[in-house]
Amino acid sequence: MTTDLQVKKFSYVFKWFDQNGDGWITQDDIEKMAKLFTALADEADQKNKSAMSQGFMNWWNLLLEAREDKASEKIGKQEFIRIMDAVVIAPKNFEIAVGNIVEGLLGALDRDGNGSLSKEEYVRMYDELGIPPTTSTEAFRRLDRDSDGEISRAEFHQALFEYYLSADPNAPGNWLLGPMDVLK
Ligand SMILES: [Ca+2]
Ligand SMILES: [Ca+2]
Ligand SMILES: [Ca+2]
Repeated sequence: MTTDLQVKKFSYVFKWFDQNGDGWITQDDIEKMAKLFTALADEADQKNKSAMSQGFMNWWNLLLEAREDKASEKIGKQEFIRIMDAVVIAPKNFEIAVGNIVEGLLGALDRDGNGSLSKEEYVRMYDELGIPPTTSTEAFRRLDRDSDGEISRAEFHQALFEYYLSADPNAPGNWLLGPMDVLK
């Protein structure tokens, strides 16, 4: 059962994915998203780039397979929310779609390769992905649960899972893409 908060979060993701703003998600939008993400990686960093591209393609295929109108290759907002809830957040699907993107993203952002994200490394994500940077300090503070000044791999994963799966309005992971009150 999807809660209002999850609907709000999925709506936000829908709006983000709909790169050309026409109210539908198509393969074109997904490819643009994949480009945005892979641009975060070093030129030579094929491993993380392909993890992210693969994640977006898997996500798109899950949407296509679960869509109602098989005659059209586009997904509207209500259907996106339905499929997110019914299909994408199921553990094995979540892993091949969102999980791949998260692994690749973490690897791409972790420039010094120490396995965790410094504030500097983390903030680059905001700049490059078009997330309003005004809240990045607050988000970093919340996601760094043990306050050691770095977002560890586990903390990053936990944030992602909470973002997509948690119905708790106070879950730190909700801050991943900025404060909830800016999500329209
Ligand atoms: Ca679109
Ligand atoms: Ca690092
Ligand atoms: Ca930490």
